[in-house]
Amino acid sequence: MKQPFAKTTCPYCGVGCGVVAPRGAARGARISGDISHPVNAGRLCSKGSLLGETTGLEGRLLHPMKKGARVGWDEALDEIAAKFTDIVDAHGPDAVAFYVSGQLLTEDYYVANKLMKGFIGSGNIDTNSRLCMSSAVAAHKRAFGEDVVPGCYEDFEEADLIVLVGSNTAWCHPILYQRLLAAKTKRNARLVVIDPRRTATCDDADLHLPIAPGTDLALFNALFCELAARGVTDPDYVANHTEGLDEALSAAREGHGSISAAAEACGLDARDMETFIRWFAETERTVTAFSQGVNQSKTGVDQVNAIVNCHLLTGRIGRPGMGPFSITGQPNAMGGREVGGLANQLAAHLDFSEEGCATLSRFWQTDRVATSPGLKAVDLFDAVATGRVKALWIMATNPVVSLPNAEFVRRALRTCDFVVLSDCIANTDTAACADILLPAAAWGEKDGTVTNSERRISRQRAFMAPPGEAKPDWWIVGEVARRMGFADTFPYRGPADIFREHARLSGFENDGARCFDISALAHLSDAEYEALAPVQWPVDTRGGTSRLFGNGLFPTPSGRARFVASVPPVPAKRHGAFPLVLNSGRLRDQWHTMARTGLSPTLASNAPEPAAEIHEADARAAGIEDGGFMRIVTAYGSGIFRTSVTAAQQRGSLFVPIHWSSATSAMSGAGRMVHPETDPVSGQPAFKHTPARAEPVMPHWRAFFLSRHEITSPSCGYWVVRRLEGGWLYELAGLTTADAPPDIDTLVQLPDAEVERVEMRDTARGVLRQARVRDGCLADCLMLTRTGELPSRDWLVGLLALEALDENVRGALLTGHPVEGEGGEGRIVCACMGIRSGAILAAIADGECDVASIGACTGAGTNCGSCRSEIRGLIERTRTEEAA
Ligand SMILES: Nc1nc2c(c(=O)[nH]1)N[C@H]1C(S)=C(S)[C@@H](COP(=O)(O)OP(=O)(O)OC[C@H]3O[C@@H](n4cnc5c(=O)[nH]c(N)nc54)[C@H](O)[C@@H]3O)O[C@H]1N2
Ligand SMILES: Nc1nc2c(c(=O)[nH]1)N[C@H]1C(S)=C(S)[C@@H](COP(=O)(O)OP(=O)(O)OC[C@H]3O[C@@H](n4cnc5c(=O)[nH]c(N)nc54)[C@H](O)[C@@H]3O)O[C@H]1N2
Ligand code: SF4
Ligand SMILES: [Mo]
Repeated sequence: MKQPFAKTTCPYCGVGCGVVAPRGAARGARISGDISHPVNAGRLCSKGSLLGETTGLEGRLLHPMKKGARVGWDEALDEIAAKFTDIVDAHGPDAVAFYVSGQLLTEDYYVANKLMKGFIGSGNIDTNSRLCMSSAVAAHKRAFGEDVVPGCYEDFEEADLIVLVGSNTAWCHPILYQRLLAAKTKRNARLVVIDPRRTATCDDADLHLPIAPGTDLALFNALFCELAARGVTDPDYVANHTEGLDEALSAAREGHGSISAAAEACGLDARDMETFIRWFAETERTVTAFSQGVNQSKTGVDQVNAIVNCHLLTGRIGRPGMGPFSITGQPNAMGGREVGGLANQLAAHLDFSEEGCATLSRFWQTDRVATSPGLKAVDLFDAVATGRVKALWIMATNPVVSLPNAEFVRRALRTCDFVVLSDCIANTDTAACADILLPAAAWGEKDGTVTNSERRISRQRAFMAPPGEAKPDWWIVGEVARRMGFADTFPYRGPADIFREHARLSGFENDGARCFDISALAHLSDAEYEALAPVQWPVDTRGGTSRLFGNGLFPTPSGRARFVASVPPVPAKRHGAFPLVLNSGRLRDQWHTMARTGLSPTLASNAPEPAAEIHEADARAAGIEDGGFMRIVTAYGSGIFRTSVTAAQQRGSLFVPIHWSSATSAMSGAGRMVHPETDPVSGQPAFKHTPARAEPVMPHWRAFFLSRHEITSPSCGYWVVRRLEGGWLYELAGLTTADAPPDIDTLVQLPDAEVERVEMRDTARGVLRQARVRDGCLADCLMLTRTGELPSRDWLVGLLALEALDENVRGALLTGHPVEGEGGEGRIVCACMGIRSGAILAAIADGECDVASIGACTGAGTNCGSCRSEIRGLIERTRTEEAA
């Protein structure tokens, strides 16, 4: 019998926390942490805690659609099968492609990869993990012979030094970060953060190295040389288990003179650099964990290898509390790599070697296995643009937003003969370019497995029925395979069948050659698969494996790990027209293009508008003001953002969040400005380092529109929308004289007979305040100004919840000021507990003076802890204000 609760896995980050969800409850039911899950032991971060706010049906794609009209599944699937077959017949298998995602489940992914590489016969299936993990994958293969993360999360708790490189762990992997912090305090371990920005992760760091963008290779090569020079090596380990040290050292030495020269190259203080080297040298138990600041770089692969080199030299790998550790991004980034989702690898960690292809042909009983790698993401979309790829099927990703040079990607898709998109929601930027939309079952509606950063395979389990005609991805792909004539080899009745085949393949003709082996799970019954407990691969009859390579044996031909030589490139001259470096990344409470997190009013309120961050000196030089608007221009495109002038940003750098798209803003997508330059080995885009410039933008008017109705794209140069409890909030600005100031009736038409209007128009001062009241409640309001301040959004948002507006409030709508005693409560600081800045400021005013006591009296910061740095900021700000 099914339990009333389903244990499943969070669909967001690669930490892979276990969650518990009620079965059969109404959509929107609260989701909690799974106490029995080894990753999180019941804890969840803000995004995980608020999953319940994102499981409604708003925006869902419920039926197959063809060019905007509803069609039946049969018609859609037949057409896809026929189109792909015709194009392959006429132009060969490489004229078609799949572009998939680390948000698919392993079973979905396995079937998609099998169809493309095993039966259509092309290598052209690539994944958004190309944008995310491919540099780490390539470096693992170079160093270890296979894409393997040697360590586990416990290593973060057992280390005496943790080095976080290019990782904003506090925001992007909050539960792993909380585990690390708790243990750090207990062990008195040190934390070093290497990031050009001062992020929330730096708050607890013993040392922050604000490295110059793109210079991590120089830093780690310097560390490598210094460790060797100071005799901090493990000669036995190096002699018995590695190869290539001499070449690697001499290459590193070529680029390394002294500490002070290296510090200068990295833009660091030489004393800080020396401290870092000393701490690394003296601490046996060191974990170096890295993420997109390292991977998303033109030297991403070399950088990862430079980190690995330091661990091999000191023999600090595969033992408790030490090792290089690639933190994965998406919930199934790792699972996708296991099934060969990247264009340059085959399933089950097999390569495109003659034996690899032959093994796969025997296993799948096919003579069509692709014999050479397919196109990597950026090249794939280039091939779409030139017409080499004529049909493309995109699953579970939004490339028109997330690829570099995003407007080019949009145009490429528009010119493509045939674009299919499988997604859960209807209105994405990519959906607007697709010929056929297929409704996919979403998280909570589908079954399968995901693998987290520490190689832990966890089940995702359904606890709701898919809405409308939505279907799981494995089913959709299998149906197309069947219609393309491959019914016999795609006979799956459910994800358990697929998982068993995948597990069997991992052990097929393996004989210990590949670490990825879960063949011990190949014989699970359906019931055992249903009950599968989280387990780390490789799995044998005794169970999972938490650490690899402790025995010094590596899956290379010689059995030895490889040092990899690299010389840092000469830094590119900053171009006159583009003197700044544009960095981009994540915010605490949003997930990628906001398909899910954007639905949660609580999550949306922490960072309501996309702000571009800039250092004060750069802002001053460009005439840009804090809180105003700026245009960021690159050689590929431009974007418009609200400005945040902050000391967290280093001089010469800009930072923008990646979450906004054309569905949620006019021009605040990051991808439209990002250059399409990639690492030459991995093909991973250098998202963090686009040459750019920033210019002030002086709006002719600014406004916001608060409404119970969603509107289609407002017609002005700047707009951004965010979801509220019971409505939407649109920030608007007119950037040119062509942007006429809106009037409430041009935004939404409401029947005159039903509404009562409140209006204040001061043409001389350029102020307009309009509100409409329907059934006694606020229906909507528009607040506009040419030069002055706008009223408090939080106050007006609060009015949406009122069941009746009295005369005082109506009057206040006209003045734009809340009536006495009815101020706004501020924005959400602690998303988990729903605590706003107002409550925290009140506690500070009452004399609470540290994060812990504020937590004790308000609850803020007591769950996942990722808002503690913000609370600390409020305390500090209050103190500074009091002192002034
Ligand atoms: N809240 C939230 N969490 C997420 C996600 C999300 O969308 N939202 N997405 C998930 C996914 S898919 C991923 S890939 C991960 C990403 O997780 P992270 O990699 O931690 O996140 P990012 O913000 O992309 O970038 C990390 C940091 O790299 C820094 N950086 C930029 N250039 C350099 C450089 O040259 N050197 C160094 N050392 N650092 C640099 C940036 O300033 C940034 O602070 O997060 C996962 N978790
Ligand atoms: N400028 C800049 N760009 C970046 C990055 C950066 O740091 N800077 N980071 C890059 C990285 S690391 C990543 S991972 C990407 C992420 O970028 P994307 O993958 O484009 O982002 P998402 O919004 O997660 O898109 C996932 C889509 O899949 C849908 N979906 C969710 N679950 C399912 C499912 O089960 N089945 C199907 N069929 N669809 C589903 C969602 O509705 C959503 O539309 O962005 C990359 N782009
Ligand atoms: S850390 Fe947060 S987003 Fe990541 S898996 Fe855990 S609950 Fe989900
Ligand atoms: Mo990612």
